[in-house]
Amino acid sequence: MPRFLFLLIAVLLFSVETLPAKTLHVAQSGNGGDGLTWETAFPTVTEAISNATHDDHIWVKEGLYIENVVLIPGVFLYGGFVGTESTDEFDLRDWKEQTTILSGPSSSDISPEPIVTGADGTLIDGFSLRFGSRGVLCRDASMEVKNCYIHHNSAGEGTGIRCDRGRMIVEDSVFHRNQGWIGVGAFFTQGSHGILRNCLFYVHWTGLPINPGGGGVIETFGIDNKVEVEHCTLGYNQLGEDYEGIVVKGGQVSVRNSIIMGRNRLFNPDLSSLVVEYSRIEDVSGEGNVQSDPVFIPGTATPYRLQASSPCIDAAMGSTLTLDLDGNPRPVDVLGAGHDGPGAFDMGCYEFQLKKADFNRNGTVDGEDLLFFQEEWMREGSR
Ligand SMILES: [Ca+2]
Ligand SMILES: [Ca+2]
Repeated sequence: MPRFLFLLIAVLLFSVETLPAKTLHVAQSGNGGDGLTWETAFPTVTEAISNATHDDHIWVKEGLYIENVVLIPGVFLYGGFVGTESTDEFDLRDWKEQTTILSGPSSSDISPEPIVTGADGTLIDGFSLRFGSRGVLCRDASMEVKNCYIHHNSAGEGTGIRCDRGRMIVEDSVFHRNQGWIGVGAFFTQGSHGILRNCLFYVHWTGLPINPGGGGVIETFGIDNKVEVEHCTLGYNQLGEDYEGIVVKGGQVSVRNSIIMGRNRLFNPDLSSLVVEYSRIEDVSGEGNVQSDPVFIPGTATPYRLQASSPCIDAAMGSTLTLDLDGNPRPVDVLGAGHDGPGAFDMGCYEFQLKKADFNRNGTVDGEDLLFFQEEWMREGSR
């Protein structure tokens, strides 16, 4: 090959590889132009993806998008925008305030397809995923899900997130009211590596309560599963006569710093294991585990947050997670509860937070705090 031609090809290849990633916008009010601004935004996520390449970011304005999204490798999909943010104002988005919903047609017309079909090297962050056969289906790929509310999906099993022969990391997400006809498996893996951190699961059920081994909220199937659960809460779930927590039908599930309500089950013990430590669980023994009532705050406004008397406070082992599912800091040390010191992490997805007037850090605001305050006041005043 002539030298100049070789150089030309090399330059062209270099140019292609160094194309800067773009930020594409999605808004129902967009004019469907090039997607590079909110004004020229694509009206659907699907159109943005068809114009995206590897490493591109897609920002989606708050609102309801009735579509089934099929990701392509290497794209990052973010929800929670007002629709005025400039490309250097990512931190202004608020996925809890600006709800961005990817949805099937309706609660009575569930899509037979997954709401999101994953692809390798993708991230989906800041969405409500509902009314599909699954919230996310990931096959033969490695991907991440963060800050998502995955609810009211319905399938045979693997109703919230299902991962086959891949790797799935889920952080800071809530699974709620996903229904399975055979089992549930709100988080379901088959031959996969799953990692769950700061996640809440509550109120799931099966359509067939007589089905034996109807499945857990977290469920593995087949060999070569490795699922790591850290700082998660499996709340009250109704699975008919069957199992309500973790069901291992192959591979290993390891749990730490979590709260597991309901029963758990191993199938094929020669091929399955469930290792639980520093967690609230009734039927699995392990280092640091407790069986007693976790003492949740009653009512539905703040389900699964801990009361000051909870045995789960400061009872977990060390962790690298510095925020809880609410985005509050962890660990918070309640003096006299669990262990005291810098590693006072709580079990579960929510860290018990001290009130500002809890001067003696015992978890309650009472007369002792007033005395504490008065003593400090006098000491300060006498200087
Ligand atoms: Ca704590
Ligand atoms: Ca403590």
